[in-house]
Amino acid sequence: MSGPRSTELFARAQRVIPGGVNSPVRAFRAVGGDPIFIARAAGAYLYDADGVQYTDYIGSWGPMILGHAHPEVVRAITEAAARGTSYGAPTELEVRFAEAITLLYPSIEMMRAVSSGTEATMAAVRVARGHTGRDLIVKFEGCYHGHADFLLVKAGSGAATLGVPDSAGVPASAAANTATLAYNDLAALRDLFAARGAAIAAVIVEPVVGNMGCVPPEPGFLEAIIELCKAHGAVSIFDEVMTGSRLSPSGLQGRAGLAPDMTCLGKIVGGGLPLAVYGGRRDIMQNVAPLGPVYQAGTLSGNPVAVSAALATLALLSDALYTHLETLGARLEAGMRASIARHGVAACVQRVGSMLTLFFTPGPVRSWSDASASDTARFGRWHRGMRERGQYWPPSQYEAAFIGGAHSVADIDATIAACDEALAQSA
Ligand code: KE4
Repeated sequence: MSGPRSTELFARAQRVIPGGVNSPVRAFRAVGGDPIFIARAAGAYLYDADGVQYTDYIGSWGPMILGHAHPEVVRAITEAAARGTSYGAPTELEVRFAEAITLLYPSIEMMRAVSSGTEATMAAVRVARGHTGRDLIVKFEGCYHGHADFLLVKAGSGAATLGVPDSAGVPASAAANTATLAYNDLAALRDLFAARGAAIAAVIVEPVVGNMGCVPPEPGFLEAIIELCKAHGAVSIFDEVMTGSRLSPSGLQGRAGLAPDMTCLGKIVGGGLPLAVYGGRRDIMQNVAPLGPVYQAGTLSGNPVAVSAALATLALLSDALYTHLETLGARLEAGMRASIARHGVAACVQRVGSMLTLFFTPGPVRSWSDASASDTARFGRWHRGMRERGQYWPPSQYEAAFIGGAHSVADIDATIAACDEALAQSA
């Protein structure tokens, strides 16, 4: 649990930062207890303000696939900073980064660097709307694409499926052009295209969902999104901010052999610094200013320090890394499943590669309605038990956990043992 230094820092933080954190999920409100303030990290481990070590399964919410403070990434950042931290002018680094991304992701013929996943998806949707001249976008319940107004939308009532705001401060008008469907509901998607296909600018999807917990697409679901968009002149957008270079060096699309019209990337491809990407077909991206009429800009876009971290990270995405991640992921999944069976817990584990979720519901979890049936109170008790045993797991039932290249078999086995005890304790 959080030590005295974390407790003191949290009290101070709450006086000057809403909820004491700079991003809501970090406040641990879904699992109880105070957030743990981190002082440093190395490899697979975090060290809190009281010096307590945790095995980290958040990895900064995905970016730390190499582990924390990888020496080659740190060296790239240090050397870049010594050359100046930001110029607001084009650099060779950005050209090399764009060439690396377009090589890794062939569906991305042109790209633009931005500073967060939110910026990437916000811009991608604006470009899709500019390209098609249409306003309606389609998203799926349980998918999170950052906090742009028109993406903070939940399913409206009635068959229209038109959105209603999912946050205060989002005007109804911003939500009105966002239709929300159930993930994996192919029939509903076909019906919407049949009814309103000519009005649809884009469909945006997490190709493997991380933001309701780990939920994989059913066979044919992603292919149908791409095909339906093509048939109706809409733009398919894969939001691979989380899955990009997580599930393979080329994300889910590389693992599955798919080519969406546009892709958003972030987290890993940003080397864990504020760097994200949107891009796609050349004819679509040529709409972007100064080439075309769709405006998008950013003071720190393509920042040389962030791009240097990204290039160092991309260079280390070896086949051996993904083999290691798959081996550890399978081991952790098997260990957790054995515990669930041994204790007779109504729970399931869903995993794709090195992202996984332990759901406190029997499963399978195919959509938000399945995920939201989880026993979140028991998840909170289990999470507390994991924390007490030095395991730093995402503090929400509706998040994915991540394994990194610095994790070892011994780390995984210790986590399995902690999970077993915490499951028993959480009954
Ligand atoms: P950012 O604006 O947080 O860089 O990216 C937004 C975003 C877009 N798309 C996907 C698929 C994402 O997962 C995210 C952000 N993910 C969350 C974790 N589920 C970030 C953690 C947080 O919000 O603090």
